[in-house]
Amino acid sequence: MDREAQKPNDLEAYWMPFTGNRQFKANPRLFASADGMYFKTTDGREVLDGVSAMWCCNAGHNRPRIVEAIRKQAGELDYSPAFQMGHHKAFELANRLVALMPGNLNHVFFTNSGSESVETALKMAIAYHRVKGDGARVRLIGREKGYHGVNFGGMSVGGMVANRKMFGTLVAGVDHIRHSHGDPRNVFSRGEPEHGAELADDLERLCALHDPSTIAAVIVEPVQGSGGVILPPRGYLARLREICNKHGILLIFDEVITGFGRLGTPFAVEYFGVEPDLVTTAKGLTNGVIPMGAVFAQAKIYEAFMHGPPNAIELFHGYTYSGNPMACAAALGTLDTYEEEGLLTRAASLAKYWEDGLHSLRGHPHVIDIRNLGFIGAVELAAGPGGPAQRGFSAYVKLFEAGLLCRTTGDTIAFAPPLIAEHKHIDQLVDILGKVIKSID
Ligand code: PXG
Repeated sequence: MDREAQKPNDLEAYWMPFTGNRQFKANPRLFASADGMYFKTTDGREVLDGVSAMWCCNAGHNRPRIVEAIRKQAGELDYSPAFQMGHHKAFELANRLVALMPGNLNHVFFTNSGSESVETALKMAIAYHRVKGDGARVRLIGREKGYHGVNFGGMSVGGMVANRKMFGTLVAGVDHIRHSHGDPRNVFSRGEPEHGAELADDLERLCALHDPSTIAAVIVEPVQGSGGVILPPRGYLARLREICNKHGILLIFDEVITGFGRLGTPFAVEYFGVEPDLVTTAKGLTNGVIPMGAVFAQAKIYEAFMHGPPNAIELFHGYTYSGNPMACAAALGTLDTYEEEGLLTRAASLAKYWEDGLHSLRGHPHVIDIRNLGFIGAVELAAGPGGPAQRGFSAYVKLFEAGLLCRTTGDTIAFAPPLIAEHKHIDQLVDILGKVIKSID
């Protein structure tokens, strides 16, 4: 019997993440392969990747350097213990990464996902104050509509209600500053919105409420992705940095989606010219191919821990797969690809064409806002008669059927195409999107 015929085709056993399981299983959408800018479905249709799969395949699909690196590593050193042992690729990767990151963010801790990077950074922040003798700084501040993964710390500092409401009381001592979405003056902004830098002052409100001496860190996404592509108003992030400095609070940038070239610089740190104390990354680090995350820490943070007897473990934290050799190989192959093809800065040269393409959809039915920055874009639709998110999801399915993969949050359709995209791919994306928007109720 051939292997195809033996494959089980029952969809029940797999409990799918962040998916309407019953709806999906009644009408499944299945990919069979991917190459360059396109997926291929099991029924042989090509689907343009409009969102780097899930904001992660920044170099596109089936990239030879990455494929080869993984193949070779599997036969050479498949696994190496993460604690009290090392292998050279983890050190090589850490060095390559800190060379891409500006400023003093020159130490790297490896994790396996964005969620784990966030937990790691939050723990480092609290522990940092403690080792410095400032152990009363335990509060963590996030932002409304923020997304920092799904583990308890990240969920607690996150601000997406549906992701929080089912899971009890979450981590204690967390508060949130206001989000920056919805100022009518910013609708259809091209690039960074002009209005709203003063919203960063909301951190002063929380400092007055809790007293800054109790606050360990503030975590924000430089550009909020999952929350619906919410862009920072011009000057907002610099203001947040100033307030943190004033009060001795650490600033964490969650760069899980902005990292690795999304804005036209290797990291948003450089794009906005604002240096946080910790940076969380994942996704584009390995082009999404093997799970991996990395937390960048400023030298002052790393050094604060390097005290006590030399045999002491300085930070009681880590994962079985921290710095996993297969993941390191994939990441090194990814960085080679990014460097050889100039991908970490390519978004800068695509940004204007991208912006013009997306904004050409202004005036289409239901379109109430269009936002863009670097190689990120979003088209927000008015909620339909079936309630919030129904029109967005209907657009998602119709776009997929028409050959375009996107992501939706509520009624906002989000895009972040692979950084290898050419003008013809942007044209194709805008063309499909325009037609589908016109066709939905
Ligand atoms: N932080 C940020 C800023 C993220 O965007 C995570 C943490 C968690 O990463 P992991 O690897 O644990 O999933 C994310 C994940 C979307 C979408 O379409 C975004 C994410 C994941 C899935 C879908 O907006 N971001």
